[in-house]
Amino acid sequence: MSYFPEVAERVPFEGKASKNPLAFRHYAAAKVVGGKSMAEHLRFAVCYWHTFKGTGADPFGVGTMIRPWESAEDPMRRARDTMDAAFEFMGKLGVDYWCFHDRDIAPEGTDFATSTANLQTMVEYAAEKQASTGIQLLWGTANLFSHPRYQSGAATNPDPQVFAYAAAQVKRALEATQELGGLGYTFWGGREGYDTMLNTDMKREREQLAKFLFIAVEHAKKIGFKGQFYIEPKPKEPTTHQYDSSAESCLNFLREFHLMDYLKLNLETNHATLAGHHMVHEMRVAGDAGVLGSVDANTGDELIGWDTDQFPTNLYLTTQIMMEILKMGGFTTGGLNFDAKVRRQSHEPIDLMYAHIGGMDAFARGLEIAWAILADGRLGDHVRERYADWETEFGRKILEGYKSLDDLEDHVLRHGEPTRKSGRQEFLENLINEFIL
Ligand code: XUL
Ligand code: CO
Repeated sequence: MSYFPEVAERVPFEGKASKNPLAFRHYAAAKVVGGKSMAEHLRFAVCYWHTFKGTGADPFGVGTMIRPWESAEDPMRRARDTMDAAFEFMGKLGVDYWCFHDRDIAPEGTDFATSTANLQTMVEYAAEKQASTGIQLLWGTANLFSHPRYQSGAATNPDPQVFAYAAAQVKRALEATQELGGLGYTFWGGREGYDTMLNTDMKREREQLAKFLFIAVEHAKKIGFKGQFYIEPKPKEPTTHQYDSSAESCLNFLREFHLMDYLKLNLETNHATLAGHHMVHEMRVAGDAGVLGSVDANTGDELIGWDTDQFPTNLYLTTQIMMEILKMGGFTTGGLNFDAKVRRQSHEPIDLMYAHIGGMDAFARGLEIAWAILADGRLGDHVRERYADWETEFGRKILEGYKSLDDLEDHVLRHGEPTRKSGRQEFLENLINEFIL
């Protein structure tokens, strides 16, 4: 049975002139850009939750999606059919990686032991699928936010029984990730935050969260899991105040609790914009601290103030993201995970294909543009030139701590008013467009 019969074997690369909506115009996996293939640079992953389990429900209406793989009565039959659809889709699309939550791939049972058995069955099935397709697991995670038991948080719950349940779930999800050779494991805070301070002991909750991460790190050491741990910043949704609200707040948290050696950041574009930042800001914050690990590739709607998780199609955005990735020397364990969902009105399975093809093409083109801008060198030269005076003896002495307020006042009295220099924003915007247009 085929769930995506419109694509016979593989979405082909047909080049820029193609009018075929089921072909790539820019993404050619083996095409070399700056010494590495596009596939090696971009490391695309498909996310299981939105792509195969997303229903299209929103706060005003029920699901709209037509998903033939969800039609069986028995939940485990549905889980197997869904995995068949997933690997057919990913194989035809030609991505190298996937990502999942425990409860995406296997249904929650009547008790914890049954849920674990369901997960184990599906992990074994996924292992077969990975072996036959060569598709690898970029990262796994546990869903610690959907079930009512997590209504007041998982690690940050006021009840230690819930903390224990979440920890048990992480243990199993981590072991599943290890069994599938996962390159990483992500912690997204889900409901780790609060809605009102009236009922919240924030200090205690943050300490609980740090302890939770430590326990997971300890378990990884115990079982020999060598993958990279990530924490994924998001400022709101579902709770009003999330403890991992932005890259900077995550860094503060990791530093405060001495977790910097164990976790990197998995940054998501729509989370950045909800935090009031551009994605490039979040990437630079993480990159400068040496913890830029992976990217959830999506985008938000500029006019809707919630996490719409749309597919990225904007070349300006993909160019900026790829410039940051190239500047850090490329991904190591991470990749570009399409944590994105098709719109509620795009309810047919084929819409998933169009969405991913568009996202992959936008990133492939963004990669080429980013590489050309960096190779050209004018942008980098401009920034270096702007700060060049800090490399003079005077600038260096300030930074090295040899100048007091007395010295600096003396300097101003001798040299007078500084000469202003233009920031040249418009000039630089035109420079970027020279490569995009
Ligand atoms: C939620 C989100 C999650 C995480 C994994 O906004 O991005 O899908 O990526 O739990
Ligand atoms: Co995400």
